[in-house]
Amino acid sequence: MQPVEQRDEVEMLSLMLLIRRFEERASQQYQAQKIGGFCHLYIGQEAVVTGAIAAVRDDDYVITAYRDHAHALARGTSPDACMAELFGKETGCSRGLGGSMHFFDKQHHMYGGHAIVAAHIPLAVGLAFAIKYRGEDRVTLCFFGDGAINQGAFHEALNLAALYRLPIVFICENNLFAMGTSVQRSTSLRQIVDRAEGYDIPGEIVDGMNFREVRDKVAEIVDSIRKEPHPAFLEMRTYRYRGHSMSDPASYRTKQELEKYRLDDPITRLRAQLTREGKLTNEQFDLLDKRAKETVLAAVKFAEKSPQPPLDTLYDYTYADGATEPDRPRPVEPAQERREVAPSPSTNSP
Ligand SMILES: Cc1ncc(C[n+]2csc(CCOP(=O)(O)OP(=O)(O)O)c2C)c(N)n1
Repeated sequence: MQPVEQRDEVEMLSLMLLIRRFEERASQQYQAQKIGGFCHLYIGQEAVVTGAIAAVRDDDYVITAYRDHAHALARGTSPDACMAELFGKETGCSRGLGGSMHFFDKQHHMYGGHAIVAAHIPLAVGLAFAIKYRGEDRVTLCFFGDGAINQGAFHEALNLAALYRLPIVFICENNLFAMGTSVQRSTSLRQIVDRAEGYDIPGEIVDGMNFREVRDKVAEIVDSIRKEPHPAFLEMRTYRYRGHSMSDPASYRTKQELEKYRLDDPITRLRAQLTREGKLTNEQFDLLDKRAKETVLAAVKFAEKSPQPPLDTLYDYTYADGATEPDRPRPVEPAQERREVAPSPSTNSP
């Protein structure tokens, strides 16, 4: 496993480029009707996920909502498996049955891809509970949008995480809009991070367009969580360049607003930082970009060639079905390592 400090910034820039080019190509393939269903693009927000992933270990847990392509790619899911999932093919990371909103990759500890706003936040708390219960030093990164913070599930989850002091970083990707509703019209607070204060969870605002700021803040928090488990909250100020989904013309915002954020583009910014410091030349950048485009084109070819899921699997994985996996071993109870996670009843009785 690669230690955090060795994650090369040029490599992370290359990851951002891969994410950007993947989504541009996905948008084109959607318009060509090769991709069906919903498709939400992350373009503009790349520094958040790459910065956060650069700050954690490969065995830490990641979970997010439906704007999830970048999270899977950043976690290490292959572009082929991601594109095939968009195409609904059997070789996709969710066997072609999940589509754009339900990327999943257990091997890389990417636990979705969830379509219902805020519904994954309690699941994230469950992942963090499991970490503490087993006495591990992993951390859960739970990403969600500004639209999630007024949902009941969000509040219940934050309360439990704080009460049990669970190792989790709640990462709110505040891109200013939940579909067409601006955050000022939906949220009573002036800053989202203040939601965390209500649960006694430390929180900070981060410039989500700046890869380095995201990485350093997440690294600092994760370091403190590994020493002594606790929840933390980060409000990442970011912006999505495209509409909410492929079918949204985004007429609720002005061109000038979009242009203002484009000037602060996370890829351009990291590129400029690295160039100024003599760590990247224009030729090297062009090569990285060329490689990203080639990888994505190869992923499209892979997806096109891949088979559809067999028709008889149509109803598989919809409900738990013991009959399909009769000999599946039950997970071993970690009795030896069981930790007292819940606070003692005597201190918390009503
Ligand atoms: C419980 C629930 N209510 C409504 C919806 C419809 N819906 C889909 S996306 C969305 C907006 C969420 O915005 P945000 O959480 O800010 O995430 P972003 O799209 O900005 O990434 C809504 C209301 C849903 N999926 N789930």
